[in-house]
Amino acid sequence: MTKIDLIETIILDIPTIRGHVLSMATMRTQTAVLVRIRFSDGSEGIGEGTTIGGLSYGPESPESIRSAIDTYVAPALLNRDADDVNGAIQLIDKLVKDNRIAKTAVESALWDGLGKRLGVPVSQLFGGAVHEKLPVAWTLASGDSGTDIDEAHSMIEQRRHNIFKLKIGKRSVKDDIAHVAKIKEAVGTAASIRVDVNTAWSLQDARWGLRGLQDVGCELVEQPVPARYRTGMAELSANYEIAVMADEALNGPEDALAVAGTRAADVFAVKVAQSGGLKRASEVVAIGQAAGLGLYGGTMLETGLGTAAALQLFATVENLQWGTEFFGPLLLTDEILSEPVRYNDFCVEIPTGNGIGAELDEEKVDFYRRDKNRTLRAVVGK
Ligand code: MUC
Ligand code: MG
Repeated sequence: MTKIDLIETIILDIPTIRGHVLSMATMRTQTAVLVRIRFSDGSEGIGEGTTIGGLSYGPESPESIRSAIDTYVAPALLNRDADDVNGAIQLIDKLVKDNRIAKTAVESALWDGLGKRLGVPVSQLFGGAVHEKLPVAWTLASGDSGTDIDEAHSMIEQRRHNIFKLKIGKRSVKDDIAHVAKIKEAVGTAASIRVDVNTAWSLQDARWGLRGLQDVGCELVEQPVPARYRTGMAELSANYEIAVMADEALNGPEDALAVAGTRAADVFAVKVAQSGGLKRASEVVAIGQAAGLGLYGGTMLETGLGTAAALQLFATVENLQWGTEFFGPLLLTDEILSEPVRYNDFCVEIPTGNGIGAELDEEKVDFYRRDKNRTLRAVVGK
């Protein structure tokens, strides 16, 4: 029996290519928690658990992710059968409540190790890939309409992205609608325009907002109101033509069932990290499919590692009506994989190697490690 010998966690701070202005924080650095598992046969597995903007997006921070793994998850898994990924998931679910991003990092490393030992990509462990590439959105979030328009034109010209998600919710509803209208007018029919409010609106703001957004040609609005406003989300989904997507409201299969049951969204943004790992994310997908909802592959702006892991799962999902946003590595100033995830023709390619299909560039990992004190700590501001 191959056993789990060692679980190591590393925090990396990597600068972003520009400020990423969200309703709750501006990111200038992304912080990733990497997990490396050593197995008794000499094989290794790697995984990532990443959040956005420190503690401004959700209840886990990079530091809490690392501490949950080091203190509670790793000791429980040591010496267990490395191939028993389901057993590990069940044990950790019993011992650790919530902490979904921490669970994701460890579970991904277990799937990676298993795939590598079996000589297959992780997609094979989920029944096999049905896609070689997937459509990939880009987020326009410079904080300035003119800069966003230039960025959009350049992305379309390079054939890198023709789906744009605009981050709004920081300014007044009126100013946000004007911003969206300018961008839609500038790209015309060459691109799909969607917005993410990251829970910033009241229900009344959202009523004005959705009407305005659909009038200017925006196709979808992501999480306009707080996650707990399920009845409000249901009202918005029922009363406006624009698609309403649940993001922060979807923390694993139980939330998925509740959102689907109350018709509190038209589309699920399925995030591996928010779901609690690849397996739980596959359950969220199944619930969305069974409810007849649209699906979208969401990101926590992971590096290439977490992005490759998510791609392994979404490669197995037959119908992703709204595409994906797996552009995380492109928002960072540097690449930590020895073979970067590839983007072309408005799509992201599914990595083909064994396991997650990603190998770390050890020099880069060494350079960006927080404990080497070579880079800035995560910077989050207004
Ligand atoms: C979110 O809320 O969806 C995903 C893309 C992006 O720019 O931010 C994230 C977070
Ligand atoms: Mg979102």
